[in-house]
This record gives sequence, C-alpha cells and structure tokens, in this order.
Amino acid sequence: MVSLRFPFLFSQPTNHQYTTNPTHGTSRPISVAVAVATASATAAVAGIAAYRNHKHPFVENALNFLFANPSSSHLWASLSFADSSSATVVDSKTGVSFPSELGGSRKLLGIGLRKKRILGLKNIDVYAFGVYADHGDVKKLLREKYGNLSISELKENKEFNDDILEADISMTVRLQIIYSKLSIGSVRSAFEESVGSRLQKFGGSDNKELLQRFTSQFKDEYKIPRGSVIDLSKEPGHVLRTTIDGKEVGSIQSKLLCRSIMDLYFGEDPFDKKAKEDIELNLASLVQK
Ligand code: DAO
Ligand code: DAO
Repeated sequence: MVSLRFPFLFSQPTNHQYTTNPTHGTSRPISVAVAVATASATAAVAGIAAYRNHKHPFVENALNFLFANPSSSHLWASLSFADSSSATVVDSKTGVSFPSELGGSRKLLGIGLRKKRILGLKNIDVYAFGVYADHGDVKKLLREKYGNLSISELKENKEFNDDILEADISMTVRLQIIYSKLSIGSVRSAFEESVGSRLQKFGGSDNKELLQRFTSQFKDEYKIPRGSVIDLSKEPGHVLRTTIDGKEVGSIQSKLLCRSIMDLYFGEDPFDKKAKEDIELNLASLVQK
C-alpha cells in the first residue's frame, strides 16, 4: 500500500480529521510514503511527481487546484492506495471511508455530514455522504461555457451553480448511515421535510405525487442499520436510481427530483457548507481550459 499525505483539495469539515485508513487492502504492497505540505514547495513537487506517476486523476485534480490556488488554506488529508486505481478518503471523526472513484468514471468531489437536531436538544450525526460526478460529463457539458472563467469567478457565479444542479451530469451521492436507530418512519418524515421543501421551491406547484412516488420505493420492512450504504445516482436523462447496500430499490425519471436531491448537498442551503464548497471548487477546477 502506498500512503501519501498532502494538503487535500477538500477544506476540512468542522472537527473532521482525515487520516490514512489502516484497514484498506494491501494487495500490492509498496513501502513508499511521501509527505507533501503547502509550506514545503520542494516536498510538494516531489509529491506531485509521485502522484502523477500513479496517474490518479482524482489526486491530480486536487493537486492542480492546490497549485492554481497557492494561498488558499488547504488542510491535511490522507489517502490510502492499495494500488494505483483504488484509494479511499477516511473521515477520522466518524471513521467513515469513501472510495475516490465509483464505477470507474465517477470521482469523489467532496464529503460531509448530515446532522439532525432532535427534540430541539441535541444534534445527531445521521449519515456521512460523499458526492461523485462523471468528469467526462462535467467537461463535455460545462467547459465550453465556463472554461474561460477563473475558479474564483466561478465560485461567485450563480448561473454556474444552477447549471451544476441542472445539467445532465451523471452523479452519485453516497450516504453511509451512522445513526443506529433510524426507523423508516423517521426517514420518511425527514425527507418529506428536506426533499419536499425543495420540490415545492423548484417545482412551484403541488408535487405531492412525486414525493409519494419517491417515498413509496422504501418499504416498511427495509432496515437501514448503522453502516448501510445508500446510493442516490443521477443517471443520463435525469433518472434518479436508488440502491441500498448495492441492491436497486427503484428508479424515477424526473429532472425536478434529481435537482431537489442534489440541492440538499450543494444547493443554496446545503447540509454541510464545507462539503458544498469542496464540491463546487472541484467542479470549477474541472472546467478550466
Ligand atoms: O430518532 O427521532 C429520531 C431521530 C431521527 C432522525 C432522522 C433523520 C433522517 C434523515 C434522513 C435519512 C435518510 C437516509
Ligand atoms: O437527509 O433529509 C435527508 C434526505 C435524504 C434523502 C435520501 C433518501 C434515501 C432514503 C432511503 C431510505 C431507505 C429506506
């Protein structure tokens, strides 16, 4: 396993620390460790060379961004590599790890935490999430229009943010359940509130039927204990496909539903603001010409 530490593209979610995942597979052990720091340009260059030798576009993207924005305050992160094609990002506060790639073409853009305040008393960590997008789609659909704008211009650009949410980009939001007492009833009422309010905001009229279609996919007998993995995937043609622990539970074709779900994670009022910043920065750096 190759273990590298570097100032991660992702800014660090509050109280999160990224650490090397010690349990990650070691199918092709290589005893190399390269440390890279913003404060150490020489080491950083050496680190980049090592990464580039691994031809890992996810990491390259992060490093490209770092060097395009040398003054930004990147925080430390670690990735573990079993070989050149697999890496995970681990959040040490929750211990949840995310692969840097899903299905070969969707790359991780940012990770965050969905919290919920219960009984007005305390916040619980409900799930950790990772947002992935198909880099080819992002470039194909957005580079032409936005490729000449700088990353800082894109950050302030509302049209860019809207296009990210609306364009037919293949994406996945992976949810990994942390809270161990989730009942289907509490999940239904939580997303009637979160998804329901967005359907209303973007759809204008009465969207009860769409919400109903979405929630009716989730049967009362489903169990989602701690550790369950739910993928909400946006497939070509604005189809929202849901899988629980790899098993497909349903697909719904609706641009409005796709937009409303993505809006939870990188819309105007996201669950985790730092995650949204990371996602947008990664997307902005991807469209650079
Ligand atoms: O036990 O009352 C309680 C708290 C439940 C919080 C539920 C939040 C559900 C958030 C949606 C989860 C989607 C997988
Ligand atoms: O966090 O409020 C939220 C919204 C999460 C939407 C995710 C819905 C997927 C839930 C699957 C439940 C399976 C029983």
